[in-house]
Amino acid sequence: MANKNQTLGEFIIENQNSFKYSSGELSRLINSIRLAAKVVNHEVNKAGLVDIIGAAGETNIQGEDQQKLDVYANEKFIKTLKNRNIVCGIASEEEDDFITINSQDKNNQNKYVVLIDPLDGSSNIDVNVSVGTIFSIYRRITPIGTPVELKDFLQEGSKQVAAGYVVYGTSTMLVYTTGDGVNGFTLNPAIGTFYLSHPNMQFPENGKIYSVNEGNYIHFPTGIKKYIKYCQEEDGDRPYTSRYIGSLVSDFHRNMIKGGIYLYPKSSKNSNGKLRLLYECNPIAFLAEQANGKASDGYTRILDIKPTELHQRVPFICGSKNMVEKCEAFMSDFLEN
Ligand code: AHM
Ligand code: MG
Repeated sequence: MANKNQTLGEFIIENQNSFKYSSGELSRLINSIRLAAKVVNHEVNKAGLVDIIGAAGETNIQGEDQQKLDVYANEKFIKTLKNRNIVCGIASEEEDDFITINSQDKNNQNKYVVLIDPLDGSSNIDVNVSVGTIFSIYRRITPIGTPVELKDFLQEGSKQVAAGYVVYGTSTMLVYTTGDGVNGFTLNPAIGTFYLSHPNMQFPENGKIYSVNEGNYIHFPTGIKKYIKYCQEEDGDRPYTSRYIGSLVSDFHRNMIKGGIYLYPKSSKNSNGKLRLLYECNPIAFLAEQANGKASDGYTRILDIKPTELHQRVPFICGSKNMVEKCEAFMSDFLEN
């Protein structure tokens, strides 16, 4: 039973046995993500000082090279996972190809691969708006002790064993699932500890918020245009409120708490939308379903899509169940566009 005073470390240990493949390996992996998140959080919080300590590409007064924060976050997460020798492969939105870990070491018995978007929404950093880290964990499908292969990463989202995000917002939170509900932990920055603050998070079935970049409206398919007009109509609990941060993690987090829908549809400019199936949509879709929400590309469940490449993009509609279903109904009414 969730205890609100519990730390994330205690929660991970206490829930280890409820995980069906439990060997402690997944717990150690989530602990490493927790650690890297704290390090990245520390750096993100200093972002506004960049003019004082030096911009990316420059050298600061201590003679250290400054890095862009997304590059920094990428390195921190990869290094933490590599050094602890707890995964056999990593794929990152920031890397062209996947990374194989300890392929020469016959004793590497690690069975998990991690896919990560180290700092999503990073264009928001310069203006002090929330950003996030998104992660997704699978069991490898190739034999343990051999080098990982592309197919270990190209698994349907429904095969995820865990997924989560860190939101670096007004407070920093780590929210994750191992397939048994969604729990959120808030960082107490004074002592560097995450505490369980949001046990068993659930999407309200209905919501009143829609989140979409309406600047792209003219390029959207007809079904999406009709749905947006539906959100704006005066009828019953409509018009809905429009809220778009432009930071997927933050938009999703708010919608999960308050009830809402997030849309990044395809457009006449981007036939598959913008978001990446493996690093963004699958983990967020897994969390959504675990929180009683829904995630779709407009027609198909996101978690059922068979990936064909690491950096594949996909249209993404995610949020409160009834809202996503309503949007899907508009999509199927206007199939030809
Ligand atoms: P990124 O991976 O380059 O940061 O892009 C992903 C982000 C999402 O967090 C956000 O929802 C979306 O891009 C915003 O895109 P746009 O500016 O086109 O509305
Ligand atoms: Mg991203």
